[in-house]
Amino acid sequence: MAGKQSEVFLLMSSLIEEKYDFGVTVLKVSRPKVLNALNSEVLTELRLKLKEIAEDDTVRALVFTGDGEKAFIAGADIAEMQGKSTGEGVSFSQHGHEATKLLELMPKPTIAAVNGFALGGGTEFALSCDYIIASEKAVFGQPEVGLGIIPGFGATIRLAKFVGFPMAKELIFSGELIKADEALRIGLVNHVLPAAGFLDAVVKKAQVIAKNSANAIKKSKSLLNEFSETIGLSSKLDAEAHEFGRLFGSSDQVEGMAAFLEKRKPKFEGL
Ligand code: CO8
Repeated sequence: MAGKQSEVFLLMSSLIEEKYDFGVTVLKVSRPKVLNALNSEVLTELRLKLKEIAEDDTVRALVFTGDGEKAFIAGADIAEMQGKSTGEGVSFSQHGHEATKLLELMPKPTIAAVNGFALGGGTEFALSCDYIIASEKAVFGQPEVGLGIIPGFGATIRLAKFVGFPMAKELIFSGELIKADEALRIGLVNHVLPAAGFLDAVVKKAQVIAKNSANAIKKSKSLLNEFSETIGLSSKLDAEAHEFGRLFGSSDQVEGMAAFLEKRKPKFEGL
């Protein structure tokens, strides 16, 4: 066992934090009724909690995951997004970007432990961590074009860094879902581990890191981020948020989200 130190406790309504030996913290998104989909409220909670973790010197490594066995995060909350205007779409995307930036720029290592569905915003939150470890049950994808929208939580910037431009384009244009073995083949994830004991195994990997010099890791992360063009990140994310927002109110966005919520196939006009 990886040595859980404290009881699981609910921080606020949708986050669970667990503390393990050697300064490893596990943060879980927990909205089981909607497969941990992200609404505005949980994004606010995440921003507050991630900021706190970033500033807490007792936390040496963060494992970010979803609660339960079925989902990591099944995307942004489609029911909340459905009726948004352009301006509201931009704001929602920017809200998510602030949370993903806290993960990407956190001065300590962050590992996404993807235990199930990581779709749309789910894959995008995983991409904001330093790297991804998948359970054999993980499923990834950017299905936004099937909802009449584009990725809005950073995949247009970050996905290609993991899988290269041609594969990023294929995943975003096709909206196809891929399983863990394919995610490993294309370089989206570093490891695929058995579903049984998955979180414990990821925590053990985080503990290996946590025993090293926190200061040296902080400096190497900062250089790796800088050299991989994290500079300019905010303006790129802003451009994505505005393009994302412009699609709200389009006939394809209205049709795509209505079709999902009504459990039918969308009929797109291409507008
Ligand atoms: N939002 C809201 N509700 C959801 C979501 C979601 N993303 N995903 C699942 N749910 C709900 C379902 O509606 C269902 O609710 P109910 O029980 O009331 O009918 C419940 O969760 C269980 O889901 P399913 O019955 O669909 O479970 P299945 O096992 O049949 O299917 C899937 C699982 C394949 C994961 C399926 O739920 C699915 O396709 N979900 C949507 C995935 C998706 O399209 N995600 C991308 C969303 S768009 C996005 O993330 C954009 C990110 C950027 C946003 C930028 C800001 C605006």
